[in-house]
Amino acid sequence: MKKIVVTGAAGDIGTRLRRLLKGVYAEICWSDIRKPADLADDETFIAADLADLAQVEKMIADAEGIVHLGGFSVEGPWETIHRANIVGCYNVFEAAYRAGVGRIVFATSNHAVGFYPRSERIGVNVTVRPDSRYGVSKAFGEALGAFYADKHGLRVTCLRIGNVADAPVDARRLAIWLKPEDLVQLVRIGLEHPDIRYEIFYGVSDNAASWWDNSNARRFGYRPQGRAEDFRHQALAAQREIPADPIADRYQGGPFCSAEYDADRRR
Ligand code: 15L
Repeated sequence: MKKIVVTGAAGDIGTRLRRLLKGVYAEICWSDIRKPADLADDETFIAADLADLAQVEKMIADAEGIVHLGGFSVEGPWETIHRANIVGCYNVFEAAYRAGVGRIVFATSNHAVGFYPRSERIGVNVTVRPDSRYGVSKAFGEALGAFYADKHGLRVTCLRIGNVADAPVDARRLAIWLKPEDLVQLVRIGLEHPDIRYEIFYGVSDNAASWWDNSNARRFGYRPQGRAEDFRHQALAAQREIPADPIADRYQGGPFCSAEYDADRRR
């Protein structure tokens, strides 16, 4: 793959990938709405507002693959989510289709399925159960990816990312932690594997406490190296400082589920 474009370059995951993908592809163009403060001299950057199709078309010029991390990465007001994650995501897929970009790796989120209880182990073929407007926007992106793959032949990989960090920071993250180097493996499978058409993988490391069946990613050669168990003691110590929250503690999406929750009162 000669040139790839990565959106969301200034975010936490984008910042990690700028370090970890260095030298992997001949040309990587990093993009965000504004330039990351720590952009290095040897990094190529183009500013783009994802809600503006013309800017997105300019951003992806000559790309063979796109890693779409950009948008709004937590819960927010509908106007914000709509602009960044609905319109923005549509513009990325549509511009890629028009320009003949072959592959997209889309960073979706565990929050697309956050309302599955922790007692349930789920695979990639379950009905989406978003836990927030943010989660709904990620489910929309997954559907958009399927549409552009099935109707227009783009090769699309959706990574339902758990939590990317140096180590799992609480009990929930013992299940969903994703070691940054394992994310790189998943991104590279999405950009390079010859058999990708439309796939959903869980962005999760080899965690003993995982709630997700990630055999689909393993089928494509994913061999995660991170093991959340190695950090069990410190994650549980941190959890003891967090007040109990019956809704957050019951569901996989945690606090995204309990925020604004009033279903019990209405039923
Ligand atoms: C996400 O999707 C967010 O982008 C990230 O900030 C974390 O909140 C993560 O989920 C999580 O569930 O821990």
